[in-house]
Formats: sequence, structure tokens, C-alpha cells
Amino acid sequence: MKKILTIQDISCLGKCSVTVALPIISAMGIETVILPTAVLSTHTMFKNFTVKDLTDQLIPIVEHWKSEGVTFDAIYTGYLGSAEEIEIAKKIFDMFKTDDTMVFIDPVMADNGKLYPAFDMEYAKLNAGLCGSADIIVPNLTEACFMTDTEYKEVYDEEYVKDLLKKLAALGSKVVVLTGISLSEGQTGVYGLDTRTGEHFIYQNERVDAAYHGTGDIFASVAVGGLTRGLSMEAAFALAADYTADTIRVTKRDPKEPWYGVNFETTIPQLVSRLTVDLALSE
Ligand code: PXL
Repeated sequence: MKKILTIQDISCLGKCSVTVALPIISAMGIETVILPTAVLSTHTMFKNFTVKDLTDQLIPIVEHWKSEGVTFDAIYTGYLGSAEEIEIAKKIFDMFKTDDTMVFIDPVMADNGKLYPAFDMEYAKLNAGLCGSADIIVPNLTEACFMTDTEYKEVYDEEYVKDLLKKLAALGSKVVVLTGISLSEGQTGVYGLDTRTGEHFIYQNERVDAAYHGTGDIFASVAVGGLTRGLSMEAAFALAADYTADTIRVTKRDPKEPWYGVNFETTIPQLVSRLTVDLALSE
């Protein structure tokens, strides 16, 4: 069985980071090893959340794994809480990366033109540096703008997206994928660039008119899971985009769903059957 290490926080309540990565990646038939960077009572969109920082635990934990001879097929980082944790993530890549390990970075820090409460421009620059150590990065438009000193636009054209991809590629990762890209009315999806071939890829699906927290983490978890199971870039990102849209659709239909995250649990069976079909088709 393939094995992914994911490095991000545990928001005990809130359906994001580890509480979505673990169930989704496991459901995709991959062992999920977690390295929790902090324990929060909720994610940071709630008021009055508590935080227990675990920075001082990270190196002792991974050193233990190293002494046990543990290896990973992929390392996936999401929300990291501080500059120090970005430095530690780099060290962990150095400790565990082999030619067969995919480093997948979601530089979680911002959305809708704004940085999340815990972050500033200095953090954005450090995240840009971390992206240089990745095989694949999946920033949203806002994160991409902060990392490349580009003006954030709500209305843009394909030229703007391609220019942003070029600037992201200069950070150093092999594949760059922008999420939440909408190039025509009623559509949204991903726009990627494989810097090894210079080829762009694009996948758009129906835009569901609702925004929920944690959808970026769901998207990233499915994408890294699909790639680790051996799907092509196009297939993995299409699966991730469609599953994320399905979770939003299901959540929107139920007025009793909580505001703080999507109902991703209901659609896990469909995720697993589509993965099974996609894997069979890719053989
Ligand atoms: O979904 C990203 C995320 C993860 N973890 C924490 C967050 C957020 C986004 O706000 O606050 C703690």
C-alpha cells in the first residue's frame, strides 16, 4: 500500500486540514501518516479558538520514524502555522525525499484576496520559498498573487493566468496548478503548467454558487491521493475538482449543514467508485 505523510494542523472541529485529509486519503486506499503542527479547538474562521503549538514535537517525531526506517511515497503539506514550521517542513523533505517521493505543497494562507488572520507578507514570502522544494504546488489565485507580487484580480483573462503560472514556475516546483480559476461564466476549475514539458492543462466544471471553508484541503487531498495511486495529472485534478464540486452541491442542498465546512462524508462512496474506474481506465 502506498503511504502519504501529511503535515498540517488538527482543527478539532471545522472539517479542514487533517480531519479531511485523513479520511479522504485513507478512503482512496492509501496509508495516511499525520504530522500535526498544532491542535486548535476549531479552524481560524471561528472566534476565540484555542491553539496548542506542536513545533517542538515535529523533529523528535520524524527522527523516531527515520530510526524505524519509514519511507513515504508522497509528502503533502497544508496549513503550517509559522515561519519556523516552514523551515522544519524543508528539513523533513531533506530527511525523507527520495527519487520516488512526490512533494506536494498546498501553500495554505489566503483566499478571496486576503491573507488568513495568522499570516503576513513575510510568511507569504517564506511559503514561496518552500514551494521551490516541491514537485507540485496547488495555490489558489490569492496565494499565487501573494507569493509572486502580482496584483490580485477578481476579473481576469487567460493571459493573466498564464503569466501567473510562469511566475509560479520560477519559484522552482516542477508542476504548478492554480485552483479556483474561472475563465467563463458559470465555470470554475484548475489551470496547470508542467514546467518539464511546457504544457498547460485545464479542467473546468460547473461553478456551484457557494463558498465553504475547507474545500481547498479537500481538493488537495484528492489530488495528492489520485497522483499517488498513479493517475495522470489530468485525471487526478479532474477527480479532485469534480469531487470538491460534488461536496459543495450536497452541502448547499441541506439547509441544516454547518457553516464551517462541507459535507464531504456523504460523497466518499462516489469518490471511491470514480477512482476505481479511473484507475482501471489508466491501465
Ligand atoms: O482550510 C485551511 C485551514 C487549515 N487549518 C486552519 C485554518 C485554515 C483556514 O483558515 O484556519 C487552522
